[in-house]
Amino acid sequence: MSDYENILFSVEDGLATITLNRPDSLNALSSGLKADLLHAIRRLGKPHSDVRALLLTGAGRAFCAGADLTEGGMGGTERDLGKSLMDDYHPILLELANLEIPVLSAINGVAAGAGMSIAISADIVIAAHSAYFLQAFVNIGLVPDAGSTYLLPRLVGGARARAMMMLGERIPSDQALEWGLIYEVVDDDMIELRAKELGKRLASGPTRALTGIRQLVAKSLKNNYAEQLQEEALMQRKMGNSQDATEGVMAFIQKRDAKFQGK
Ligand code: T3D
Repeated sequence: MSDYENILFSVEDGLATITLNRPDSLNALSSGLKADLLHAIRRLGKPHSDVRALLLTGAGRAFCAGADLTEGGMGGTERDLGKSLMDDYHPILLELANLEIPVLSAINGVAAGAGMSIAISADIVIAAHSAYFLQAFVNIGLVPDAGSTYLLPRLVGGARARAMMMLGERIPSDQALEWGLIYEVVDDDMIELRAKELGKRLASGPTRALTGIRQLVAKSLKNNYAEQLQEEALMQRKMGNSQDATEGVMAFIQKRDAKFQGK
């Protein structure tokens, strides 16, 4: 199921997969790709009973090489990159952050610039052994954007974030794992399989609780301890009334696997 020029979009067993699909340019974020991505993510933001998790990945040897540097706006002196970020990138990133389903990214190759920002904005990030992460911005005289200055220091700490951003060096997936930037590294020939396996597991999970987790973790970044305890209690009150929580407890008592419906 794909009706886009620059991405592949499919849904299987409750798992939506978006594959960035401009392999000749390492899936660089052209206007067309950004428009397709936003459209597809917005589709998932609508009430959509059969989609309960999203997997983001890339076609070919890259996840995404960041902004398309060959597009007119990037090269000229009249460019307004701030406007381009606000108009084109922020809607994608905010729609992604606000999705009420878990998001997994499978980093099959290089994730550079805004491509890295998108990669690490997922709830769970796995990467192929040969993949690497690159804060490419400084190499072309720019500052990191698309959320990297927010996410990266929180994931790996200020020392590593600043060095990645200022040196613009490739960070191999093994090092990214050691730093806590990502969750898992898998052999290159296993990344697709592992991504589907994890994605389908998320898609058959208690969707409301998974969304609750992503919302609580996002809030924990700004709350103090007492505020966060309060948020947990309010969220747990909602979960306590969910069908999936009832099913989860019943399944435990009956010594069987739970069948979560995402409700
Ligand atoms: O308004 C806004 O959009 C502002 C937002 C900015 C956000 C950003 O993301 S800024 C950062 C932009 N990205 C970069 O600076 C990364 C540029 N790419 C690279 O540094 C290298 O390509 C890589 C390190 C990612 C990979 O290197 P390598 O040696 O494996 O591949 P390559 O030979 O450089 O690239 C292969 C092809 O992809 C090549 O095309 P060709 O020669 O085969 O026709 C190359 O030009 C193309 N390509 C790679 N990155 C981009 C790209 N084409 C357009 N835009 C790219 N970002």
